[in-house]
Amino acid sequence: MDAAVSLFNRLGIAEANAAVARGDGSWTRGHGGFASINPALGQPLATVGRADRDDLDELIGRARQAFPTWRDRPAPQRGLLVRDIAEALREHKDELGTLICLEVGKLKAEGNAEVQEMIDIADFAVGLSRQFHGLTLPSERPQHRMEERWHPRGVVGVITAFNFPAAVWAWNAFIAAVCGDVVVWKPSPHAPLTAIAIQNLVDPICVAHGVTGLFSLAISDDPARGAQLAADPRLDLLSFTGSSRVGGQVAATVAAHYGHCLLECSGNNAVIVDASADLELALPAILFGAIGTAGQRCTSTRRLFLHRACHDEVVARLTAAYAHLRVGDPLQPDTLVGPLIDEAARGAFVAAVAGARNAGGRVLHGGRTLPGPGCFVEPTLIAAENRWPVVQRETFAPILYVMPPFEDLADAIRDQNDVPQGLSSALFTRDLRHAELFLAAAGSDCGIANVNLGTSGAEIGGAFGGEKATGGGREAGSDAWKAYMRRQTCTVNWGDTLPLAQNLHFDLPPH
Ligand code: UN1
Repeated sequence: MDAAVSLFNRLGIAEANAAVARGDGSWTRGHGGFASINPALGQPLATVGRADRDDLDELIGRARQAFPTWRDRPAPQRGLLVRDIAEALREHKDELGTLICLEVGKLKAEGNAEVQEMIDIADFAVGLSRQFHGLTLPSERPQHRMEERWHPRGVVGVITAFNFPAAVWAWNAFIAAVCGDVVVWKPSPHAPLTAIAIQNLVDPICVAHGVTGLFSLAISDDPARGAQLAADPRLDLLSFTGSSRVGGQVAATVAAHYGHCLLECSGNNAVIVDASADLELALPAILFGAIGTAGQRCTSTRRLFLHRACHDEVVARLTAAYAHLRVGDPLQPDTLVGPLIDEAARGAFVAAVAGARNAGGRVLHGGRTLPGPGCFVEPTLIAAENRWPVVQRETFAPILYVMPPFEDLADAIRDQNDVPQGLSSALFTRDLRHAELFLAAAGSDCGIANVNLGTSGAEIGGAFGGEKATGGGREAGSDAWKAYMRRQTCTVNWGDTLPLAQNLHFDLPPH
C-alpha cells in the first residue's frame, strides 16, 4: 500500500471526507466540497465537503447546549480529558507530523515540532486545570469579604491559519477546555485533513469521558463561514489567527455584538545585530528565523538591522549560507526550505520582490520562483529601507530585507518599531546596557522581545501575541487563560449592618 494511503488510514482520512464534526464521533456534509492540495507536488491529497451556513449555525447551537454540562464539570476533571489527549498525541506524533508536512509543506522536523507544541500546551493545560485561582482583596467595609472569581466564558470559536494548522488550535482548544468552555473550530481550507485527523483523535477520548460537543469542527473554503462566526452573538469569544486585514474586520464585527475576540495577526519581525554581538549565535538564528517554514511563520524574521561594525561580515556570511540552502521536498531530511502554500503566495512573493526592486532595492540573493510542480521560491535577501511600503507589509515568504547599517542602537530600535505590526523582535548583543534598553519600555514595542535568540520558535509557556496591527491578543501560556474566562468581582457582607462604599450615608426615611 502506498505510504500516504496507509498514513491516511491510520488517521481516519478517506479519499472523500465529511466537513462537519459534531464532537460526538458523528460527521456530516460529505459531498460537494474541495480538495486539499499538497503544496510540494501541486497534487490533491483528498477531498472534503464544505460546511454551509446552516451546518455552522447548527454546530454553534449544539455547542451552546453542550456548554452548561461541561462548565459544571470540576476543572481538574476537565484536565484529565486533556491529559488523555496529550497521551494520544504522543502516540500519533510521527504520523500527525507527517500529515502536516504533506498538507502545508513543512519540513518533517517542523511537522513533528508542531505536534510537540500541541503536547506541550496540553501538559500545560492539565497543570493549569488545578490553578484557576482568583485574588482575595481587602474590602474597605467592615465584615465584608471581596474576591475575584473566574468562570467559564462559554462557546469559543477558533479560526486557524494554514501555517500552524494544529498547534494554534491546541493553544486555544486545550486552554479553553480546561477553562470550562466548548470550542467550535474553523480550520484553514489549506489544512482540512490535519483538522480531520485531530478530530478523529479527540472524539473517542471525549466519548470515553462522557462528553459530547466539546470540540466540534466546520471545514469550508468559503470566507463567509469565518464572517459568520464573527457575527454570531452566541459565541462568547472568537480567537482569530490570520492577516491584520481580516483580523480588523473580525474585530469590528465581534465588537458590534459586544463579543470578545483574541487576535493573532500579522507580524513584521526584526533582528537587530549590535556591534558586540556573538555572530555564531546571530547567524543561525537569522537563518532559521528567515527561512524556517519557508518564511511562513507569524514570527518569521523579515527585517535585519546590522551595526556598521558587523554589517558587511554578516551580509557576506548570510549570502554565502543562502547559496547552500536546499529547497525542495519537505520530507527529505536534507531539505531546509519547503514550498509556499499556494500559487497566490508565490504571486505575493513575486510582487514583493518587484516592489522592493522598484523602490531601489538590491537583491543580494534569490528573488526568483523555482519551476514546479509545487510552489517553490528562492530564499531571498534584499538590501532595502524600512520605510518602503513593501517592507512595511508582511509578505508570507522567505524574503529578508537587510537595512542600511546603523551606528546607534536607539536608531535601530526606533526603526524596528516603525512598522504597523508588533509581534516579535530580537537583539543580539553582549552589552548588558543595550540588552536592557531593548527590553525597557522605550525599547522594543513588540509582544515578544528576545535577547541573543531569534524571533521565531517561541515556547508555549509564555503568552504569545503582539501589539498594534498584530491585534493585541495573547494565547498559550502565562495567564493567557484569563481571556477564556469571565472575571467576577464578588463581595460578601457577613455583618449585620449595611455600610456603603465611599463612606456614603444614605438614610432611608423610617417606614
Ligand atoms: C504562528 O506563526 O502563527 O513562535 C505561530 C513560533 C511558533 C508559533 C508560531 N511557536 O514560531
